[in-house]
Amino acid sequence: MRSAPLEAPVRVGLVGTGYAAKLRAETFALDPRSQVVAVAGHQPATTRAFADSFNLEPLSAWEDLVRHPQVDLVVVATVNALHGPVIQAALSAGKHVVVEYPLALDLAQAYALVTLAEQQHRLLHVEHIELLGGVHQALVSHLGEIGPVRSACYRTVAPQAPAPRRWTYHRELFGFPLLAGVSRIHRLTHALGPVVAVSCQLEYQGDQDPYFCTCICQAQLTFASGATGEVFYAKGEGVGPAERLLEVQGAEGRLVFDGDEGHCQRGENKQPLTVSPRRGLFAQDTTMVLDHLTAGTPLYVTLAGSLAAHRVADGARQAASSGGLVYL
Ligand code: NAP
Ligand code: BLA
Repeated sequence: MRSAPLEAPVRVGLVGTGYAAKLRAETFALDPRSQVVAVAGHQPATTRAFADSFNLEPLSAWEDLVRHPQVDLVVVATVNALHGPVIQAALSAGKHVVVEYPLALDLAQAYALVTLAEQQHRLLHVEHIELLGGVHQALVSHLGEIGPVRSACYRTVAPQAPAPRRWTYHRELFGFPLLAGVSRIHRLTHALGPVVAVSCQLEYQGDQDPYFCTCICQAQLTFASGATGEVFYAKGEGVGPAERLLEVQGAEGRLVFDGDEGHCQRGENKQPLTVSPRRGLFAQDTTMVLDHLTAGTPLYVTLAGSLAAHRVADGARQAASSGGLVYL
């Protein structure tokens, strides 16, 4: 979203005190172009400890942070169910916004937030660190070597036993799994283009509603190009072994990434691919946001791209509940 350059230091307010918030705070603290002013958390003791370690003002309510007179930029790094409401309030108060994906759990709200950011002339940036990672960079740079793409498959399996009673195992706070984990779909739409139809199956296990202990979600995509895609996402108890596998089959060869090991197969020829390590992705995103806000340089991801992946995820949600095929 276009906005007039800000004068450094950009004054930042954080919503959230977890893994993503900590990496953001560390990068902002090291960059002279930014200064984190305040943090709004969930549990008071965690909020206080986070505020103490970065020397910030602790706030118990995000409603106060988004209206804080000394804050220019709100970074939303809290549970998914709060993203939409927090962003709506922050943009309405005239703040710039960075949100860790997903933008919002509701598709109509996601569109409304994009419109609101345009009306307010404020930045709305959805972090998509998956695009900055080594696997995606290698995928994009070698895609031209396998001819027209026929099919793609991306599987992530994260066993965890016992499954924790935390927000990532809570149906409402986490949201539909392929939206909460929209990076899975976004990798494919970013590399292979638009999706025209989707079907999906979703299974939760566990009787501690709203918490689940196992989630298995798989979607079948048809791309506008005619290629097909499969996304498989499983986590929790009784799934495994752990897996992160991306395969793209073209008419003349295949790219395979198993964890951080990649290769390109063309006939008998199997060539290893260099995949740069996954470190520092939140820091890269943060630096690009500061470049953008202070010097107007472009970001690495567009709201249109983010919304396109969101639309596919929402189609998958509808398909999982109806059992049918959803055309987009
Ligand atoms: P996290 O480490 O679990 O932190 C979650 C934050 O939300 C903590 O501040 C926690 O506070 C708070 N919280 C927990 N339950 C809450 C509730 N019921 N109501 C309000 N706040 C609650 O999570 P994270 O990994 O940083 O994820 C934050 C966001 O970043 C999520 O939207 C996630 O999808 C996104 N994201 C994360 C990554 C990653 O690598 N971790 C990558 C991409 C996107 P307490 O601890 O005080 O409860
Ligand atoms: C993505 N990681 C995510 C997301 C959550 C977590 C909620 C967004 C939803 C999703 O895409 O699934 C949470 N990840 C965790 C937790 C651990 C974890 C609690 O690995 C516990 C170990 N993120 C981390 C850590 C790393 C990490 C510790 O919290 C790496 C050491 C990396 N998480 C990471 C990356 C993504 C992600 C690179 C983007 C997903 C992608 O590349 O597609």
